[in-house]
Amino acid sequence: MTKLLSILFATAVGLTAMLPAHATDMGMASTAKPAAQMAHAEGVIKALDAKAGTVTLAHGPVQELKWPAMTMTFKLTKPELVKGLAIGKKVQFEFQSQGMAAVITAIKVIG
Ligand SMILES: [Cu+2]
Repeated sequence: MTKLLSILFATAVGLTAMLPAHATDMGMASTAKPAAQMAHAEGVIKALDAKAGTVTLAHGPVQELKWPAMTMTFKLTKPELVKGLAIGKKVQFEFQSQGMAAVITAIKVIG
């Protein structure tokens, strides 16, 4: 009985030790990129970086992605999209997201 218990214990320890490696495998598998998803939102420009081609927006909820309202930085697909944008302007924009990485494909000032 004691021997059986120690075998069970060793097996349990072995399985536990294997879990992190398994989890890493799962992580690797999920880096196979999911298809980019299009979404639309409105927001207020909080920061602009024309050189980096990024815009930080305090955006409202994004229904397509079930995102809550938040402030985050988006990359612009084309640097020229930055034209006409300024801090404090209200904008309507279209973007693609892969996880939390979002790229704006179209943006226009609405207020
Ligand atoms: Cu966001």
